[in-house]
Amino acid sequence: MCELLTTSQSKNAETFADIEANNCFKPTQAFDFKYRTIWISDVHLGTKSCKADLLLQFLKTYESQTIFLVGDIIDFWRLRAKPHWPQSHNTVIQKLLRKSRHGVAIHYIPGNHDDFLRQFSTFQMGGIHFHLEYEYVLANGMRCWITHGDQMDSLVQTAEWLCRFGSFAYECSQWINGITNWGRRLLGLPYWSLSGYLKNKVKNAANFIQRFETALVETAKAKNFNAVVCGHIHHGNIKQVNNIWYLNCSDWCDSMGGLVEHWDGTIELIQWRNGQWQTIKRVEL
Ligand SMILES: [Mn+2]
Repeated sequence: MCELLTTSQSKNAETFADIEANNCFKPTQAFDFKYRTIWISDVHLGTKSCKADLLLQFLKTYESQTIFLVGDIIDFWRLRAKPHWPQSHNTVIQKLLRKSRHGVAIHYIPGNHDDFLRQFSTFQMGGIHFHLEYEYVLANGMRCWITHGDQMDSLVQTAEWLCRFGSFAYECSQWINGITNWGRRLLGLPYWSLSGYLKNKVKNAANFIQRFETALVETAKAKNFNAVVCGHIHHGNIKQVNNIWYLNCSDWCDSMGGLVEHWDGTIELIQWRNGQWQTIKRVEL
């Protein structure tokens, strides 16, 4: 096409320059993308808690050369039991496929809810490449290990649901507490504090998060990586532990956010807060 334009329209240099700028080579030019990399995980398409509309907005706002889907993108557990698949969930898939067609490199590293897709590792479908895990070189040259993180469950040994504990439980706790203790009184049982029980659970959740982070960082260190990107526990974070960068993508059920890498190597944790995208953490690795 460019050749044809050169012969037929070279008289009009301005027109040719415009057409060349707009049409030729555009998808493969790295700096056409504002960001170098985006990592998202735990979208849980197929569940009611998935905030697909916000994810679509995020994918429009943050355009990158490479996208990593770090597991639990499609919730096959839920699809098997009681699927919830509105149009917006289709649109997410279509949007990713469209990005792939337009030159964005998309890598999918399945998690435990989409472990069905692990059998396709090393394959690509619709331009989306599947891997069990991925070794990625960051803009600053650091070696980064990308994994969903559920492989740590056997080391961490705590139920995942503890991490998903929200403030809703606290709001309900007083009400439930009253009813529970009314029942216990009738049965002649001593007073039992639900909020005390819940606080203990939340403390366990904090312990769990820390154990998860430590387990991943230690594994990354043993594998000689400088950084690890993961998801799984629905708790976005960027921090340095034992000289290893721990980067968790957060999720699209509770905290709605992801990680973005700028061309200069800066990495940000972005989340939807108070009706806008906010930088929760920002580091220059
Ligand atoms: Mn998971």
